[in-house]
Amino acid sequence: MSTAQSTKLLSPNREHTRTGMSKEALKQAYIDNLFYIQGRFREVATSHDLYMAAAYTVRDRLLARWVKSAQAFKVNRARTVCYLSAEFLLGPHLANNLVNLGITKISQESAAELELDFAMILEEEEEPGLGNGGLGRLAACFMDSLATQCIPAIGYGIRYEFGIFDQTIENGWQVERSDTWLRNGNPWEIPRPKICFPIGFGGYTEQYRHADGSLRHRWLPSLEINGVAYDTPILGYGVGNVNLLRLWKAEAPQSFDFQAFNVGDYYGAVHAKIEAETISKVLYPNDEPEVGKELRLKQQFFFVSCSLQDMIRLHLNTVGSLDTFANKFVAQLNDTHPALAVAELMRLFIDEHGMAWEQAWTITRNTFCYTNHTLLPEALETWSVALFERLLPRHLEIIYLINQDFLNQVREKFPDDETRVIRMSLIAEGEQRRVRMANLAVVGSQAVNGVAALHSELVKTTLFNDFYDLWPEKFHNVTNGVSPRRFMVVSNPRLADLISHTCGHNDWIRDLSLLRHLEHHADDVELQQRWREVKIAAKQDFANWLQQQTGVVLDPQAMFDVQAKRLHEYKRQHLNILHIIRLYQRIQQNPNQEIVSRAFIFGGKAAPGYYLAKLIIKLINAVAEVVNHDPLVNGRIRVAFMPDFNVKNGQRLYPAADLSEQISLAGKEASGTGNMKFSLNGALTIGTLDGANVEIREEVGAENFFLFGMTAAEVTAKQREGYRPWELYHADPELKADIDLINSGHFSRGDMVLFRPLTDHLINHDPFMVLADYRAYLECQAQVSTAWSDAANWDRMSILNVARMGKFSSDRAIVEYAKNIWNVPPVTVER
Ligand code: GL7
Repeated sequence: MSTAQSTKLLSPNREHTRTGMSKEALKQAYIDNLFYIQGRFREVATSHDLYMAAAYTVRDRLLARWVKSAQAFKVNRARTVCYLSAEFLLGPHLANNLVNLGITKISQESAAELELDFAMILEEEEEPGLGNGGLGRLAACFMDSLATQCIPAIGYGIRYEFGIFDQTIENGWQVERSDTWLRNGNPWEIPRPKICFPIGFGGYTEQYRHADGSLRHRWLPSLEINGVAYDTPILGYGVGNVNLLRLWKAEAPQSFDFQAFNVGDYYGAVHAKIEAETISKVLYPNDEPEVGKELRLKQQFFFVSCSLQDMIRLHLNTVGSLDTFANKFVAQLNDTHPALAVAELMRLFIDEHGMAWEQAWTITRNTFCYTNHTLLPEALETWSVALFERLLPRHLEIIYLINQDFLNQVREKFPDDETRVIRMSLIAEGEQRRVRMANLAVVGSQAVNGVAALHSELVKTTLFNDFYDLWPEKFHNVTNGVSPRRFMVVSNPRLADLISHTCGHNDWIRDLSLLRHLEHHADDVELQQRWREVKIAAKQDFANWLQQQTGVVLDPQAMFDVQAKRLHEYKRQHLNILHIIRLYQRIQQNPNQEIVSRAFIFGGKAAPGYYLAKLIIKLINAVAEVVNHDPLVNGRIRVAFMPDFNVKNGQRLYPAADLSEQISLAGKEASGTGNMKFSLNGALTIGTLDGANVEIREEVGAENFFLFGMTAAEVTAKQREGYRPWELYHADPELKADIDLINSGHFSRGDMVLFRPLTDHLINHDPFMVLADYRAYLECQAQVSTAWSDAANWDRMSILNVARMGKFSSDRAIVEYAKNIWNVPPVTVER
């Protein structure tokens, strides 16, 4: 290409077409992208082509801001937050980016002028499901809020080729299908083949004399693979700030192939390549994972090492010395999945960069902070020492050294307390010695936080009580939050418009505490009426979609009673089913009684290996089949299981809920974030005093929250005194009748054993005390029905709920992290 030509291509007009925000610029850019990137004319373009052209048009606009942001951060020498997370459950990008750019409306108009179906284009996007549930989605909300709050940040994670499985329901059972989200390409990411780091596994360690004369350690891995960066720009709302989400893909080093080729081992070379690439192939589909899988440890080390090497590279590029590393970066460990980072940063500092142990340890501790997301003992990660030794021999040595220093510190503060030392050690002794990742994370971090007030208290008094005795100042709470952009503006535009209209502005989207203004209007009959219309319209939309998916017809006038979250016994979807069965039996006994019409909607995936959770899905569908077709019920209660609950489908559901089921056993749900999404969309909550429910109730007012069940303290007391669920089963005739009806085969075409594993488990063990809370739950549900019958008051309560939920914005959470934990000031990038 001649210079004249290239100058022409880069002329200001053309530049404006690529980045400009006017309708004309958008339209021109869209047509250009359709032609030059997709190679299509409008007439022959598929709906996917049309979506890709839209995505590229928007991405160009992000990139312009990204470059500006990078420059601003460089000039400011800003401290940068590195959010290390094995999961980022992003959800579709397009609509969210339009909102954050502020061009939703003109994009709609542009599409109309080009005779394009805007809704269809949005619908076309495949969601990157790179996470399991709350933890991964929190990471995504935090990325949105970091950018919105102008905090320089990089999210580091894994570019899984297969994200969380797609769920279908066949014959009432969950069936998993692989999620091939990359098959049509991902327009939001930019591959960075030059940003590539070697990652070792296996081998041995040795001491050697370095060129500078010092005696050093080194690790000689037996296997090396590469991590390659893929970047996604994350734009904040209403600001110029764009942060970076950098996900790592595993690849075999090129040299591998050549070497093997030379000795004629073609098959071996291909095999090695496949083995290397396996590491970023698939997301483990367990929510609150069971531990111990070797590939998972490899994944964790892989992304942690890539990320730390990248941070060191960035720092040396600008500063030239690692002494100030912790001034430049703060790294948040999202649960223990990236906790290996503590040992890996030590290794990089000491072995690769020749730093002294003491200095390396000081910088490491000043770099990391750790968030705990669960108290469930089965989810606390430990790895066998034997596996560690085989895969990461140098890291095990470093962990032993950290442990030695640490335990000496413990002994100094608590002399003659060896049982405490044993409890706090980074190594669990026993038949099979194991590395305790949570302890490593606490010891290697300057701050540790839980994710809701109750959870953070329990972290201090139970799980990490010994550590709290040692370092009380290390422990914090940051209550979770959700992004009001995605979970209100994008998913519920009618409600967002009504709120903006009522408030007279849309500043609440940036400062959710401004929702308070709605309180003044809660009694306004006209607002109540419009509020109701918005809800009914959302319910109608959802009902249409659900009917298309499942054939189940829902009446938008019925109360939409919703429980959507991962399937887990502690979340107690089966408690909800017992209530449905109770209503069903009451109708059988007295068909003419007045009952409130309800549509019970469930959604959520079960871990593929979690048998009881899958059986609960089957039970929901079995009850649905009977109830939905029973002439005596006559449509007054409906039960539906929405398949494939993910971010995209969640966005359809949250706006449609009237009642949000948050009924976990107290003390088990660290926070919950679905509770916030439902409530922010006007649903009232029925819930236990668990996780963030406690704070939601405080905020919205006890009179606007349907509370039931034991407290966490009562749960502990009951467990201590000995819990005997079979006594409850025999003592409560209704409870007995409900469980017996399941066992009778009534919901399983006469099969009397199908649900036995579930019902026997409830009667004999009931680890999550479903039976203990059953009666209280039924009584509370009766109050819900009474409240529903006063429609105007329900609307009033719904308005008050939304008005008082401002605390649960992820913006508030990020501001708290930035001030109390990270000490990172904002850097505003001009738009
Ligand atoms: C979780 C908690 O279970 C959930 O209550 C919390 O809201 C979420 C985010 O903090 O983290 N912990 C966890 O391991 N998973 C969660 O969703 C998978």
